[in-house]
Amino acid sequence: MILIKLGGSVITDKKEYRKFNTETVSRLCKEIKDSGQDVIIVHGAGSFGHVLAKKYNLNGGHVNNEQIPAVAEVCYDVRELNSYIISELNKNGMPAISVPPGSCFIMDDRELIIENDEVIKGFVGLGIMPVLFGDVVLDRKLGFSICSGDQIMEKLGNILDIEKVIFVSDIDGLFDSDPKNNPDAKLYRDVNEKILENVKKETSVDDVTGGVVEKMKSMLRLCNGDRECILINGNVEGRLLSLLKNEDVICTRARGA
Ligand code: IP8
Repeated sequence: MILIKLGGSVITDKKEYRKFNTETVSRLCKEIKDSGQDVIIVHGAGSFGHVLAKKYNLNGGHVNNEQIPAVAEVCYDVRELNSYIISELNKNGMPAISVPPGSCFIMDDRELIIENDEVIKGFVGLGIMPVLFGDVVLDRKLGFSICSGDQIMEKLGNILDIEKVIFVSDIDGLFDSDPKNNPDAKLYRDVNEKILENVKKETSVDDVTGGVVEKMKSMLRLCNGDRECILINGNVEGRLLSLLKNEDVICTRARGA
């Protein structure tokens, strides 16, 4: 089974609050279906989550009561985004249901802990794709905190039989600096921890969960044994399909040590 994260930067316009990229998501779902691969999908929050999460510092946990309506609003918004994704998957012949992360995970000082993996495993066993997403989740120490799609990816990598992991983003892979600000940025075709130390931590949009460097760290943790992790640009038509057909495409690959 292949674990795919549809990043918030590709499924939404991260600069515009609650702007869903319908056409891109519809095309990506079709590419996944056409590949014939067995997949499980997680998605990010994009502008349905990060805008308000940043404004009310939700990743800092519960510090004042002005945050409480914002928690409810973000939870509402990311569920709406999730319903759009589920709808596209179902339309493309991939039976999928919503599994909010709080229904099987809890957080403790921002660390994601599996409470119950039965729901996820049970639906996978039935041939129904449980679709989890970046959300605000109850935190034992902080009251609440942000659970990113990348943290969910790592947990699913532990509980399911995953042979390959793909992060679909709006960039061609990992660059030595932000390609949106620097036209001479160099793409790394392969990444390891040493390379990661040299990457500048730049990000051009609001992102409370760390941007590309944190994503790479998640990718490296997800690599174990023969499992390969790949960062790919989902805005380029056909690229995800080519990757899923094992063709050589522009991307960054992380491999286990
Ligand atoms: O977009 C963040 O998830 P991500 C979740 O996967 C929220 O980093 C609510 C901002």
